[in-house]
Amino acid sequence: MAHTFLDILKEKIIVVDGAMGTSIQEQNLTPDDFGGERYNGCNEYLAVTKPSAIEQVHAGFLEAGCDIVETDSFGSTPIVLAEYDLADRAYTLNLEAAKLAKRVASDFSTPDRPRFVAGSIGPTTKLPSLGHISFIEMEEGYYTQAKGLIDGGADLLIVETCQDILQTKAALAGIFKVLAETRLRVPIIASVTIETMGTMLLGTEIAAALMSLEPYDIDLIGMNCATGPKEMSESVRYLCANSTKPVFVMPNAGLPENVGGRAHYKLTPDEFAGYLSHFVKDLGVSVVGGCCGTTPEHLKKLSAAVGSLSPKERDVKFTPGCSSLYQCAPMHVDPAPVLVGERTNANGSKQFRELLLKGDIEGMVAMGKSQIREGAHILDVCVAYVGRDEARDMQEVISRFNTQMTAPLMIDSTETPVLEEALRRIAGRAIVNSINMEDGEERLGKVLPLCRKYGAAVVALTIDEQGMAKSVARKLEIARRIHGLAIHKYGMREQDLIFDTLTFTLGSGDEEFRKAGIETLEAVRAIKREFPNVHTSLGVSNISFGLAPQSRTVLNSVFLHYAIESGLDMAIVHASKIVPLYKISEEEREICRKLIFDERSPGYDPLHD
Ligand code: THG
Repeated sequence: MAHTFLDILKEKIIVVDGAMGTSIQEQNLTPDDFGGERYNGCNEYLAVTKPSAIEQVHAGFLEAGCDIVETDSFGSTPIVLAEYDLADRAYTLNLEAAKLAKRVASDFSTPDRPRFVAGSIGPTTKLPSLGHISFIEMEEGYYTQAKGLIDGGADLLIVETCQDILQTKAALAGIFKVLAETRLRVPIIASVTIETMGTMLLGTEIAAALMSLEPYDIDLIGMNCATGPKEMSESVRYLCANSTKPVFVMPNAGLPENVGGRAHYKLTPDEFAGYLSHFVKDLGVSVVGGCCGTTPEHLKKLSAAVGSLSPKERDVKFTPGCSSLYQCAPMHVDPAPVLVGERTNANGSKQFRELLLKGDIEGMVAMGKSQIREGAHILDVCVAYVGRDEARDMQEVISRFNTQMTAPLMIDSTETPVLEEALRRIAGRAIVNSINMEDGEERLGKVLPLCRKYGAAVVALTIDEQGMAKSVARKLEIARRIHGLAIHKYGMREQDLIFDTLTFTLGSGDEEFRKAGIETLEAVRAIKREFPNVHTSLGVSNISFGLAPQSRTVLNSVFLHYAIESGLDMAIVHASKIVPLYKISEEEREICRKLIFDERSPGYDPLHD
């Protein structure tokens, strides 16, 4: 007989309780119940000032047949409690809320029918993507909250009503810190809020939210609040078709309507249960519950309708990718490649460098946007410049890019602290550019834990202690080494790795580098053959350094063509300067081909043509 939440999750539909907030309102409590005027309306304080009020809510939902009750801790981070001068009580309030819920749940638990307590973790009142609060402060607040809930005996945690994915990431960072310290593992549900317009408050599409959260070691992904089940249908359908993790749904009892100055929710228990039965039976939702306006009566109907069903098998197609605050970009497109804009790079563009030196952030934003207009799917961002504070520049540029760019970001820096400053400011799923084995495992040891903490993918360069690999065999050897360590030691997944087999320029004419193009292309092919689930990328413009601008455009485009034939997924390029092959004359194409494949003949060198 299964007893843990995760065991039961595989066997039957799990029903979470209904509204805490609106149920408390029904009790018409007085300021005294809240501990005085100063605390009036602080529902979370009731866990210590009037525990009987909260017990009554929990008992009502358990009687209605719910498997899980949520603790009265939605706003119990120091961040929210500070509004009531209760910040320093955060740990205690979470602890007491969990203990209280556990007591009531155990009154109803039987060996055959265990009841669980979910620690409720709300969004706070601040949006880190809009600069209301720093990631670090949020992470610390959530750490305190999660610690109190876990110490108080919560069986699982629900990070709910997320409005800004950066909030969710901060909550997960705080939670995983507690779990690492206590060596515990509790199931985690991450649940976002999709507004009536069909995106999260800041404009995040459900697909982008899923992309950003999917890399985390969480157990369910879902949505709650803002609307009723009907308005959620399309997003729920998307999650059920695309999430590799079980899906959670907890709608309001319909869209709130203003009746006499109070929010009124008009879905009847039967209507509510009807919609959710459809989600469970037809779409494959695994855990359901009720948010604002849902009463024990709603939950009674719901649990009668779905509580004994088994989860439906889902046919999931997950496409690996990355995301911005708004949208996703897959790691592979057909036809290839995914274009990564190279110009938002202080080393790669004089214009960007000069804007950086002038502190012209608007100009840098404009360059990012123009790259997206020119066709870039992702932006490579590098602000390294000798003598400047790279961490500060990265903070400023990324804070702006996070909200201004519809394309996901690839963070290009050799400095680990700079990477982390960037990752703390990106709501979407970023790509870290890059790791290598130049100093053995050192860089992997620093950077991959960051990728795990923030859910990022990573570019891995074929460089080791002996330098940048030149031959196919050496490139493959380094890729194997990184692959083994990244996956078996650092917990990355194959789809999180993007191998870059790097090329030297063919423009120098040096005998040593004549085969650089072929070796790079063959290495792409070899890596894709050996590891079909990893991705590959190349900084294409490197192939032509030192040549005249017009020749560079042509050589870059022809090289990219062959790279795609070799299985390349992504290319860092100046998107508007990549021309399709048919627009290049037969003669120029031939010269480039001979240069790339080193087809010289006596008296003929394509480099000099
Ligand atoms: N692999 C990975 N990351 C990378 C590279 C790579 N990042 C940096 C670089 N290589 C890719 N980006 C560029 C950007 C610009 C140029 C080349 C590669 C370039 N710029 C013009 C030049 O230097 O002549 C300048 C243009 C201008 O000033 O406007 O060629 O390989 N993972």
